[in-house]
Amino acid sequence: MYQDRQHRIRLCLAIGFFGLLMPAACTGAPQPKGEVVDVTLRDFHINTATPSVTSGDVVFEIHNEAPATHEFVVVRTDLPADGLPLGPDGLSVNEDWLNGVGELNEVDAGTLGTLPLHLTPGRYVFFCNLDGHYLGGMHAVLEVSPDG
Ligand SMILES: [Cu+2]
Repeated sequence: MYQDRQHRIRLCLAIGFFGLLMPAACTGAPQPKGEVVDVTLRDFHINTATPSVTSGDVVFEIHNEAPATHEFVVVRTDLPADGLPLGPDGLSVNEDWLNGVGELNEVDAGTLGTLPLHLTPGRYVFFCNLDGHYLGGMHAVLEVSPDG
């Protein structure tokens, strides 16, 4: 491992020397690959400029433009975006009854959250599941079509 790291550092220095940019290789944090789904969170609304994508690797880029922290949950469902089952509290969606495919627990106010997922063809709904936020309108649909 040590030698491997040394090798990588030397490689990065060499690449830097020749003026080429390989940030992923040099930081050790590879950028997630996939079709970008651009999402904007506001109080209390979710907008997406990308309502449909092709199946495969997808990267949700979630811009929280609200003054509050929000959550981002993705489920695969044919239910209407505003018709998901609620939990006993009546304030949030019962995620146990749904086919969850990924989530970010917290996207802080004014920050960008990134969620890479591998999506099969189908219909997905994403929403914020903090108390009352889903009911307030924080949900949207994503259609994923088969490749080719
Ligand atoms: Cu929220």
